[in-house]
Amino acid sequence: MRIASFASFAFAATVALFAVTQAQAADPVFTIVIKNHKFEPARLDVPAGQKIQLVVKNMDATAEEFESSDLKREKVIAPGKEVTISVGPLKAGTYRFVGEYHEATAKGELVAK
Ligand SMILES: [Cu+2]
Repeated sequence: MRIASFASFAFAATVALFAVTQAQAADPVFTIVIKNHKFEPARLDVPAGQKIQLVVKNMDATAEEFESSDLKREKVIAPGKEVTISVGPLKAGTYRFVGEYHEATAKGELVAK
């Protein structure tokens, strides 16, 4: 009885983990590059009402911090590295973000529609 219930628990846990992995794999992925302390592209159209994965690659020789109070996200990216940030599901609208370490030039926006 004990072994049987552990086995069904383990099976349920495996199924749940698989479901989570599948959901993440199915999210559309959008990539933004940081180069010369600017975002490329500086404007990105994304689908509203759906979770997305935002990949931010830092091609600069210095660290940058992706920061967005609109999206409630903040993540430091080491030089030459990339991070993946889960975003949304977003309502239709414009969501600004900056590179906090170079805010004068590193500005961008996600436009959800
Ligand atoms: Cu910050």
